[in-house]
Formats: sequence, structure tokens, C-alpha cells
Amino acid sequence: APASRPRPARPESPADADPRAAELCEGLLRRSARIDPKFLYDAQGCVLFSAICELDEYYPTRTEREIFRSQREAIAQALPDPLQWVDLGCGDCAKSRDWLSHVGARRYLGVDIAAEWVTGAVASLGAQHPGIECVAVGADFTAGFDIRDRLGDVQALPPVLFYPGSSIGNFAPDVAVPMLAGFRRHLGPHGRLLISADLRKDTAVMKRAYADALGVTAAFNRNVLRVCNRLTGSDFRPENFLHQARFDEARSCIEMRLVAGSRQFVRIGGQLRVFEEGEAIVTEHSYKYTPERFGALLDEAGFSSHRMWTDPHGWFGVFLAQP
Ligand code: AVJ
Repeated sequence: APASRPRPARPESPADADPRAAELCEGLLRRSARIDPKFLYDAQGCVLFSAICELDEYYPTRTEREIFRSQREAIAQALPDPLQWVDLGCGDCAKSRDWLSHVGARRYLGVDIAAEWVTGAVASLGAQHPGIECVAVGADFTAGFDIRDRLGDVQALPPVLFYPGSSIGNFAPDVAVPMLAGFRRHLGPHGRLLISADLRKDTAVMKRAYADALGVTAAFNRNVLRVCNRLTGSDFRPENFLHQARFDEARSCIEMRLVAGSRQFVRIGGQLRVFEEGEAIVTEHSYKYTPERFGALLDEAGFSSHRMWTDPHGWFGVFLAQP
């Protein structure tokens, strides 16, 4: 048998040290290249996403805002009082701000992956609401989320987990169900999950929201290649990839991709990856549900019942689920 030889030296790459870089390389070197959507949200990506939210074509943000505005009292009526408000992916805390004066909140927990980043936002919220104990919590609520030790006695102060923006849409149903079940385990007997989901509608309306005329979503999508270059040392040329958004009927999701406009040679993690002309990198899925289908997802996650509020077109759903 041939003696085992030392592996040929591989040029050192950032992927050796940084698990994020390793994850990016792994996805990009697959036959069907992919990038996890969480990489879309660096500082530049967050600014571009905020701009997306202001676009005429991007209906989810304004539709949710309008449901919250018009149904605030009805939703607040259905919540426990007093309660602790748990803001999942709180960012700048803006969406929760409008709720705090309408619900009996004694505590506010702002949960985000980047805890250092939200500490300031949570502190300024606390300054405006001296009666509410405001706490910033660093946690990744996608993977093994468990902040039960931060909630204290959930019998005495029932938690309301607030997960707006249809962020759940980024996760395929088989990933979303265990995530929702994890949320449910935080609620105790009287807690609630207040969660938004984008609803299925005319395909053209959905596609336009992810392929806007100004190209803001295209810039948001291409920016992820800069994130790759920065984290892995790769040499993508973002301008050579075309933004594409299509609706996958079978899976009921928008799929965002970056398509090579011509053959691309890219150095990634010490290897050369060739992208043929027309070859795609999948960057994001955004699942769209019927009210029944999202209800079934909540059932599968163990919730006993739920209610839904929607807009006059039935484009967007705000669900209140009970353990
Ligand atoms: C933040 C995941 C809700 O899917 O609509 C917007 C992200 N991507 N435009 C969505 C997004 C492109 C957004 N979510």
C-alpha cells in the first residue's frame, strides 16, 4: 500500500480561521453554489435593506405597518397584561417602540445577534420608558435559541415574543417548524408569539417586490459578493453578476440568485471556482404562505391555537399564537 504522504500544501486562506468564511467557501464551492442570506446584512447590506423597505414595489413593510396601525388595539387586547416584550431581531427597536405605550409591558428584552450593536438602541428606549426594565440580549435565535434563563418567572410575567417583518420567510418550512417550537418553549402557559408572515398573492406583485425598477434589491444582492471578498479573500467582481428573482411555485418561495453574465474565474478559499455564463448562486429564499399553510406550520410547532389579522388585499398576515 502506498505510504501516506503529507497533503500538498494549500495556500493559507481566511477560511482556516473564521467559521463564517469557512461556511461561505463551503457553499460557494458546491456544484450548486449558495450563500446563506444572513451574509446579506453587513453594514452596507443593512442600509440597502432599509432602502428596499421604502420602495413602492416592496409591499411587506408598509402593509405590516398599516396592519399594526389599524389593528393595534385589537391585537393589544388579546395580549396578557402585564407582560414582558421580547423583541426578536430588535435592530434599532423601532417596530417595538409603537407597541410599548399600548401594552402592559414591565420588561423589554431586545434580542439580536449583534448585542453590542443594539445596546445603545435598547438604552435609549429605556430612557424614554423609565417604567420598563430594558435589557439587551445577544443571541442567535436561529440556532438552538434558548434565553429562558433571561425571562425569570414566566407564570408571573408572561412573555410576548415579537417576530415581525416576515423574517420567518427566510427559513424553509422544515427549519421554521423547529424554530417556532423553540419560541414556544419560552412562553409558559400564558405567553404569546406575535409573528408576521408574507402571504401568497399574484406572482407579478411578489416578483416586482424583489426586482424593483431602481435596482436597489439588485445592489443589495450583489453586495453579498463584497461580503464574500472581505470575509474569504475571494475576488468576485460583483458587476459581472446579474440579479435575478423568480417565484418557485412548487416551494412557494421567491428565490434570489446572482447569475454570471459571462464565464467567471474566481479564487475562493485557495481554489479556483469557475462560474459558467448563466450559472447561478442562490442567495435567498423568501417563503410565501396561505393563511391556512402558515396556521398549519404553527400547529406543527405545537401551538394550540392562533388568530390572524390582515390587510384589505390579504397580502400580509399578522399571527398571534398561543402555546
Ligand atoms: C427580511 C427576509 C423579510 O424576504 O422580503 C427583501 C429580505 N430580500 N428583499 C424578505 C429581502 C430582498 C426580506 N426579509
